[in-house]
Amino acid sequence: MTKKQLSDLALFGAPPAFEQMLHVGRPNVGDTEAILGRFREILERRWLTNDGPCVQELEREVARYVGVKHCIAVNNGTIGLELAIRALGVRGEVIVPAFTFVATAHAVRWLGHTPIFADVGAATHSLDVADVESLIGPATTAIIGVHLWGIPCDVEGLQQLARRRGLKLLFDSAHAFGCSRAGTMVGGFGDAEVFSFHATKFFNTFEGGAITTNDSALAAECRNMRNFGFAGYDNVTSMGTNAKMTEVCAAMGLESMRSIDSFVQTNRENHQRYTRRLSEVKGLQVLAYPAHERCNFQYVVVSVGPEAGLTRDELVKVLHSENVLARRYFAPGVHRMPVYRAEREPRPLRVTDQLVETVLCLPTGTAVTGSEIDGIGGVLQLAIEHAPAVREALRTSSA
Ligand code: T4K
Repeated sequence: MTKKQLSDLALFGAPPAFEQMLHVGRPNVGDTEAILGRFREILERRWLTNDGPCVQELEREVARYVGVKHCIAVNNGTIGLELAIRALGVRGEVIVPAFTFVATAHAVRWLGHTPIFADVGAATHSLDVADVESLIGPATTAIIGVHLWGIPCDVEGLQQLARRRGLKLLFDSAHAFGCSRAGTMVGGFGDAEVFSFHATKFFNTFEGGAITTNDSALAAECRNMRNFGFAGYDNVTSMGTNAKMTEVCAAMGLESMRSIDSFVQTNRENHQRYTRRLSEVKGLQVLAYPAHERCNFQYVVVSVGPEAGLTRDELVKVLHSENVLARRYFAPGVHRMPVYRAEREPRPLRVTDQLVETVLCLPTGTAVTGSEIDGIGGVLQLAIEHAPAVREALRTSSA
């Protein structure tokens, strides 16, 4: 698997470095027997969904783990955002980062409101508080910060700004389960936070998510909305939808909870190994997680600088040819996606526009081994050492 010379690259006719595809987002799975045991119990109990015992247990465990009063489990993170936005009474314009997964903005737009795209900081990849402030206008009612990659936003800066300008503050914490900011776990910041427990997240419930908050009235509202607005049999007290998590998903979550420390440990070791290996490669920089905080290390985010001699997109093509499905998360910036640019000409966002061209994500999690990480590092090194020839081969192969 070690590739030593140019002709060892798949681009030049050699077999791919890996027989099996290596994916970003390959799910972590806890103890299979224990998971199946829980599924059997669910089937025997014949309580499959609608606020069942596994959902309630998962909610208690998540609330305890992140240190909040309330957790409302939902069937995915996107609908969690929609419930929280609606329950907070958000209207008009909502400031969101452009450098995020499209769901952050879609949740706002799906409800008929207008996402206004702010830039992010170059070091943190999350909302630039000064840019957010410059975008606040008479129609603004809320800010949604995204703890991208699990690196928490400038929570204090956003909280102060939201308080000073009378805005609601929601966090899209899809990536940040198990992370802390200044020693406090993500989950209780702002008015509410929303996690995703999608299969591609290091902690998963197949599909799923959770709204967490210390606001009891808000929690009750979200809980009602999750189940069509029912507050008891035959009593519909608010507008609602179906955002319920199933028992099978919650059972998966309970077993993911049992394995969470080992998932984090694997992610940490992978992240360290990539950082060490890629420090030897010209032009590549692995984004560091904050020291002295709890981190889930679930993304290996690499910036490709000009010294690499190949662009990010060229390196992604090289990796794909070797069966490494590296991802261009999150390109293009949401502000430049056709669905949003059709509504409003995108404002240039200096940092976002640069990050979407230069950042790539590499496979990690329990499905990747140390020697595969070394192999991925070796492919990147070889390609970069022979950048002109690789560029030429890519040009002719796409012609
Ligand atoms: N906010 C943020 C910041 C988010 O990142 C997300 C979701 C949300 C909100 C919304 O949360 P959810 O509503 O999803 O709970 C994936 C996920 O579908 C999405 O949940 C996630 N962010 C996003 C970052 O990644 P895609 O379009 O990249 O998915 P896909 O199908 O290409 O899968 C990614 C890779 O994972 C593939 O290479 C294959 C691998 N994979 C995937 C699944 C589902 C597996 O190996 N096994 C699997 O079961 O969006």
